[in-house]
Amino acid sequence: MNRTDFLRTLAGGTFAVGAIGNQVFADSSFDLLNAETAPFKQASLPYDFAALEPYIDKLTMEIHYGKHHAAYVKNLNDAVKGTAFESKSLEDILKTISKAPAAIRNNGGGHWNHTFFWEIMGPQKGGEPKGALADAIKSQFGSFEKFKEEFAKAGATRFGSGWAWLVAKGGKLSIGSTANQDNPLMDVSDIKGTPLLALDVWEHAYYLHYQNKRPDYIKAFWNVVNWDKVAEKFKKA
Ligand code: MN3
Repeated sequence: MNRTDFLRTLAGGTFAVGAIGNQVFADSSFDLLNAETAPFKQASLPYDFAALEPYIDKLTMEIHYGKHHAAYVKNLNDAVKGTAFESKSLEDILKTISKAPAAIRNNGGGHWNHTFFWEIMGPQKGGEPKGALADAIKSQFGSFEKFKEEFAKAGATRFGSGWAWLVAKGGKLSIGSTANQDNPLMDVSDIKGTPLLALDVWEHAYYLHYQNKRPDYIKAFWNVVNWDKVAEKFKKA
């Protein structure tokens, strides 16, 4: 891990500050100060990098969380610096993203989407949703199997880079996809609503292990979905 990566990890809260030692502080006080005062921070990954194996491999998770997501956070902080966006919540920025520069749209979306994505996955998960969420899925899509088919199709047919989504809006569930780092909270999005489930279909999310076989990655994703977390989001929606 080089110094910049180390500080990004530090900003993400993976290491306790007390464990760092004086040398690093003395050497990196400027970067550290930036990381501490920057408005947007990368939360720790809620599980180990290897926790989602064999479905999502450790190296992909290390690079995805430690490089890609970390870069969105850094670039978002750089993009809002000295602007009115600096004091706004990310959700508020996303709601009126059409008024923001592209750097904030891409990196703000990137930060929000990845934070959400890590949350709705977990080790020893998968299976099927239960309770009210299971009922809502069945009534909207016919069956859990049909829902999975439609969601997989949204992910597989998104051309280039983007995300597949399950959202709730006005008591109804719907499936769709967004390009790049757009998401259903954005005023520019075709699909709008409260995100319940998301799948990153950028090549960086799967290429090391699955290469060009995006459908295989989507199939494997069902083994790591944390349905309890999705149900929690459904309850609040
Ligand atoms: Mn990604």
